[in-house]
Amino acid sequence: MVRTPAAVRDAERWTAHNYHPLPVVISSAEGAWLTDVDGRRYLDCLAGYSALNFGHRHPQLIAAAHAQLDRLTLTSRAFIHDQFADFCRELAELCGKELVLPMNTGAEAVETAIKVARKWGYQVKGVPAGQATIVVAEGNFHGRTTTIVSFSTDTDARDDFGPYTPGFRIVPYGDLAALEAAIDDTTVAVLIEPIQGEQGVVVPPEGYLPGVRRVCTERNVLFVADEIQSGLGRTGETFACDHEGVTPDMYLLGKALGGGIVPVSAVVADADVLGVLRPGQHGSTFGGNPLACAVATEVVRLLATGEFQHRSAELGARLHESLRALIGQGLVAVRGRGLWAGIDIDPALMTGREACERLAERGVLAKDTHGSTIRLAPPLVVTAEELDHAVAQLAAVLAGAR
Ligand code: IF1
Repeated sequence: MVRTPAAVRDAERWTAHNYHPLPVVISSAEGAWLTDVDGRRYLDCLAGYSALNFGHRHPQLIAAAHAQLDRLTLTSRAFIHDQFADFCRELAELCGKELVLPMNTGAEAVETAIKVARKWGYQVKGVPAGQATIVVAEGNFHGRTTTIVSFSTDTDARDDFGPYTPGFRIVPYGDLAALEAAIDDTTVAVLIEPIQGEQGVVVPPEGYLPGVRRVCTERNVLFVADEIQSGLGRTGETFACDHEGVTPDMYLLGKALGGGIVPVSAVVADADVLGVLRPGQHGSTFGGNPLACAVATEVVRLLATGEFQHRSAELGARLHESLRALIGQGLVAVRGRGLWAGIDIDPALMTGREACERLAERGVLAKDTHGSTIRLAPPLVVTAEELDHAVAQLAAVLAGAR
């Protein structure tokens, strides 16, 4: 096992234990590679849970951050700043939508969407006051606030955080009939991940997303796509919804939107949705700040070329082919799209955590989701050779356990 440096013990001493990190202390990083305090190098196959799609310290993103740091970092939304319009316009254009509401974390974007959908329901759809319902999916992960965990089906994320926020209906993910049956005149939105990340990179059945789109249109319900982890190139398209040609009413974005440098999230929608908000009804101290906008504008420009989406699609096909070859060699299932894979290890061999510890010893960092499932999500700058190396280390870990 990786030696447990004093820094690990110090971290454990001075922090709440809401995480169980691998005993690895990172001190620098570049591209797809991390270096620990002892100079050991690791290939990053987590990428900050897809917040590092463009790799560690992408030169164009770092340059944008440095330039803005030397000019202006924060104004609050009480004033306008010279980075704001470009960010909102270019992100809206990337999404094919009219308006952007910038926030900071993914959970804030999700909370914003819940508030906007409810207000839209009362003011536009005519839902009776206080009765709005939102349909969500079993196995969802949308963040850690008390309202969001109110509709979580993960006991670790939800237990002992009540009393819970009402107004959510939970249906099986991928089951269109169940989703349609949960909609009635109080329903203002369907909130789903187009691919469920924390549940183990679960891709819904072909036709599910178009079905959700159709049902939401027919029933005058907002389709809210949480693309915080699945979006911005991760799956081989700009958005995971793109794989089936589906356009949601609200895109929820975060993680990689901040380039792995600053927290940036956003709700992107048309004026008939975001227009329900008036001054004073929603906001954030740091939302849309100059530093965030400068970095996120550069992120949008990186995506506008299509290069990262193409890399994710091409290299993702190679990754999934090599992972599928390990089924029966210690793997029991492989899921995902693009450079995003959920792999189920034979539980008789080891847990996901044990596999990640052994991978760390071999210079590959990854994170288990639940049980014996590991999510693989390298930065989209990874090379074919690096992917082959990571899969070879996984194969060796599995072989060593058989
Ligand atoms: C943790 C999980 C992943 C997300 C989706 C919203 C958010 C997330 C689809 C909220 C955040 C993060 C949170 C982080 C670990 C990571 C995670 F394991 F928690 F579930 F990626 F799968 N929608 N996911 O994936 O965004 O507020 O964090 O910026 O809480 O441990 P956030």
